[in-house]
Amino acid sequence: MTRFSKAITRLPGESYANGITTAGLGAPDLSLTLAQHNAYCTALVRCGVSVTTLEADERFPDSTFVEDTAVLMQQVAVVTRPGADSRRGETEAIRAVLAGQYSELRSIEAPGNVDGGDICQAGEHFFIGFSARTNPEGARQLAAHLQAAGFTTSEIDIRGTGGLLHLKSGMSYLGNGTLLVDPVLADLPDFAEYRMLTVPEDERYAANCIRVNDFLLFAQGYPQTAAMLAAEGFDLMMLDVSEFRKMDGGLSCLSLRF
Ligand code: CIR
Repeated sequence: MTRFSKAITRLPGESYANGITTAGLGAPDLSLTLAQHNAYCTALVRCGVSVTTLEADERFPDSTFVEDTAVLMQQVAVVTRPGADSRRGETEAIRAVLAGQYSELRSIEAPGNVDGGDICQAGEHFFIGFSARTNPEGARQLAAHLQAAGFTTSEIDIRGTGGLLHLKSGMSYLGNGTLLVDPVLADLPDFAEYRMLTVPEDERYAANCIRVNDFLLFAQGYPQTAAMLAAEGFDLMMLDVSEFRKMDGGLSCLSLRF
C-alpha cells in the first residue's frame, strides 16, 4: 500500500450549503462542518501526514471536496476537469499548489471530464468509473496518463447503479488486495482477483473510507461495518462526517493524499 506523507485539504466556506446535493438530509450546519473538517485534518496528522489546508473559496461551494480536482501518483499529478459546471474553476488553486509539489503535471482537457472521486487506486491498478461526472473521453485521457506512468487501468460503468455519485462512493481499496464495496458492486467480474468485504445494505455509505498508512479513517455510525473491519485487523479512526454526507460527500472526497 502506498504510504502517504502529505495531504491537501480545503476549508469549507460560508457558501458550503449552496453546493450540489441529492442527499435530502437537510442543510449542513457550518460551525459543525468546520469542527468535523478540523477533526478530519487532525486525524490525517495522526496518521503521519503533513496537511496543507487551503483557505475557503466562496465562489465554489463544493471546493472542500478537493479529491475531485486531481489524481495523484508519486511522480506525476493529473489535474482533472470536474464534470459539474459549477466546480470547474476549483482546479485553478489546486493546480497552483501541485505545481509546487510535482515536476510533472498533466491535465484532463475538454471535452473530457473526470472527477477524482471516480478514480480508485488499488496498488498498481487504477479503476476508473464512468459516471454522470466522468465521461468516456475524460477516462480515456486519464488512462493514457496513468499507463504512461506505469499503471494498469480498467473502467467500471456506475451509471446504472442507482444512487452512487462516484465510483468511490461505493468502494474503497484497503490495501493487501482487499476491497470494501457497496452490495451493488459486489459481484462485478472486475473484482474477481480481490478479497472482497461487502458492507451491509443498511450501511451503504460506509463503503467510502480511506486507508492512510497504518489506519483506516472510517465514518462514525456504521457499527456492523466497523465491527467487520476491526475483526479483520484494521485500526479504525472514527470520524463524524454527518455534515459532509448532507452534501453527498464522504471521507475520501475531503483530501488529496500523496
Ligand atoms: C458534488 O456533488 O460534487 C459535491 N456536493 C460532493 C462531491 C463528493 N466528492 C467525492 O465523492 N469525491
